[in-house]
Amino acid sequence: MSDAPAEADRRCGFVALIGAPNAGKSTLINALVGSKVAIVTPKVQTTRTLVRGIAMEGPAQLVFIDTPGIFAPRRRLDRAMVTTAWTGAHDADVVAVLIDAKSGLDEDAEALLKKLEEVRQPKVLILNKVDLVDKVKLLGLAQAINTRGKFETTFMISALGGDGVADVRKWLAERVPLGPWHYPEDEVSDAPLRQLAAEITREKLYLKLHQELPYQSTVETETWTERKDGSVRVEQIIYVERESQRKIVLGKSGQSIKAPPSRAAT
Ligand SMILES: Nc1nc2c(ncn2[C@@H]2O[C@H](COP(=O)(O)OP(=O)(O)OP(=O)(O)O)[C@@H](O)[C@H]2O)c(=O)[nH]1
Ligand SMILES: [Mg+2]
Repeated sequence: MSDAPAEADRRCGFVALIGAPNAGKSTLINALVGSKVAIVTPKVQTTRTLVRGIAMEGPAQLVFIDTPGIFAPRRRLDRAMVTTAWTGAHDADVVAVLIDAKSGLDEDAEALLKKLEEVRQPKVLILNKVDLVDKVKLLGLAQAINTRGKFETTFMISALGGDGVADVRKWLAERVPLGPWHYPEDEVSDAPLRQLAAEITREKLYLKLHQELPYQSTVETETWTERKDGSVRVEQIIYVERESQRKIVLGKSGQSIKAPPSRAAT
């Protein structure tokens, strides 16, 4: 490729997206990458582990790290997830702090900003869901948050609609350090396909079963067989905690379980 950036001009950096549960971190990583690398649901605590998504912007490779939502944890699993999220932040070159503009400075956001004081990395503030809030409230919120923490800049975006997402990507591309790319330039995720497939099934289960399904349920891809016609046969196991939950997942005569795979390709 003749227009490939010279090695010396290349940049590469890790950008952690942190925020309260449901702030829109996973929606944003998908928008930044331009491909679905993380699952999204209206439920809190959808993301459980660090999920990487890779985007190219000019001579820069941006490795985004989606993290579990940060909140005051009570149970052990919750604590582990929150710890994981902070690890993602501490390991990044830049930390993007996502605040749901609709919820504003609620308890979760306040606690997050307090704990953020311990993070030494450069920080950028992203107010998300601007489609749900009027401009005056938005400006007030941006001001209030900027008095609580030191942010290099503030973006106001709609991760869902795409407003402002390209500006975020451009700014980050100039902010990350010079250095070689970590991944091939056409790669959008470092997760194996079988893992992505398991996550997609979990997303469909969540969307379908709403409150009935406890988030402790997990999905594992057991076999992945590529067939001659180019299609793939995927066998997965859904783990639940109790017999009653198994019935919910399966549905009446297996009705529920039949639905997710047919939509898993989206
Ligand atoms: N109106 C609106 N909704 C949004 C926007 N961004 C995300 N959402 C919605 O907010 C909900 C949560 O989005 P996620 O991307 O799963 O949020 P998250 O921060 O990754 O959540 P956890 O993984 O649970 O911490 C979903 O229903 C999204 O569609 C936005 O810009 N505008
Ligand atoms: Mg998420």
